[in-house]
Amino acid sequence: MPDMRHIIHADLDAFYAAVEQLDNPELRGLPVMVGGSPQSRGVVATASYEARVFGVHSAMPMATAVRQCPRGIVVRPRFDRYREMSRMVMDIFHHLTDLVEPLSLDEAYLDITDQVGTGKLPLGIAIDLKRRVNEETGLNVSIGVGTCKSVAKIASDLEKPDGLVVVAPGDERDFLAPLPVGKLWGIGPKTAEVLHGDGVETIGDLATQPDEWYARRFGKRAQGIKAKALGQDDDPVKTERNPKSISAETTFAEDLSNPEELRGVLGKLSGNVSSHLSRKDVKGKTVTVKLRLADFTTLTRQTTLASHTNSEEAIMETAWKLLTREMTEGRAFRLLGVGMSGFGDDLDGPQQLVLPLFESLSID
Ligand code: DCP
Ligand code: MG
Repeated sequence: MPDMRHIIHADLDAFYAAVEQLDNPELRGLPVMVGGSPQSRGVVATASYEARVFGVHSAMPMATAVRQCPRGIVVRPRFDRYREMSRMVMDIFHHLTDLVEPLSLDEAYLDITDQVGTGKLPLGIAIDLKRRVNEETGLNVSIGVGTCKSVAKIASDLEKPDGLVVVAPGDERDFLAPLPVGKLWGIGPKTAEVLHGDGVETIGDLATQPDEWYARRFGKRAQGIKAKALGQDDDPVKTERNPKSISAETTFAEDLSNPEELRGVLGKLSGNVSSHLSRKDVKGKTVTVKLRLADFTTLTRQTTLASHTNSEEAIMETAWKLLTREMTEGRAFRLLGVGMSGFGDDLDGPQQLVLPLFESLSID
């Protein structure tokens, strides 16, 4: 198989909490819960594995977390520091290969096909990478390796923390078969529920459905989903050289509902995106806002303008329109993002827009 690829998915363990434990040695070995204050309806961004034993997890109200884990130490997030650590880790990834696709601050795909081609084993490359990240940053990264992105991503999560799972070429389907469908990239909780209704519980069940069923359930996405269920998706690792979108986003320590504050944040994000577009000398047509609600539902809303632009004002006003439509009574936001896509003649830009979960500026 000449076109076989080797792909790593790397994801840091308990990222924010791990950075706090690294910088504050007195926190090591203790249950640490990073997030907003329990008094002001803050939520948990992440918890150290010591706290997870008590059932504490991301997106849980901090007040609940404190109740479940009274000895837990609540730490306010320090996003600048996390960004800095993220850059260090991404630099290490880039040392191994140019083909790095960051998905968020603590997560990336790496295409290591060329490295394997020079005689190295995927397992050896993964072990080296884990060691380098740990020696140079003090953080632990879990790694999954496979012949496609969806397999690598699922593999990296399987033995967390400090996990390393290599799925050998040819084993993809057997590896995926027993896992719940919800683990598959693109199958959210709602879709999973619908699939359960059809008796599809595992990825193996999904892989054996007839094509008519796929077409009915997934329409245009049918082929892509089936390929993923078989562990054969051919999605490339998208590097930053030809970005399809440029976006900026920020997470708040406490949920925000005040329109003026939201508008202020939107202005900053729009300015960020606009200056990045100018630097890259590109103009976009499609403005996207990404919103995360207090309950962690994530929404994206987008609109396509009549002409290409990189103007801060145009981006800002379009984003504001999209946001105000979502600002219903009692709704508070945990994350706000602004993105621009549809560059130049790139007609398929908008459809392929993926806004990564990034703390600051990101290029996809
Ligand atoms: N994050 C957040 N809100 C969420 C999920 C994550 O603010 N709902 C932040 C905090 C995490 C970081 O993003 O540290 C990375 O997210 P992960 O999902 O990778 O979670 P962790 O790295 O914390 O833990 P894991 O070991 O499960 O990867
Ligand atoms: Mg992580």
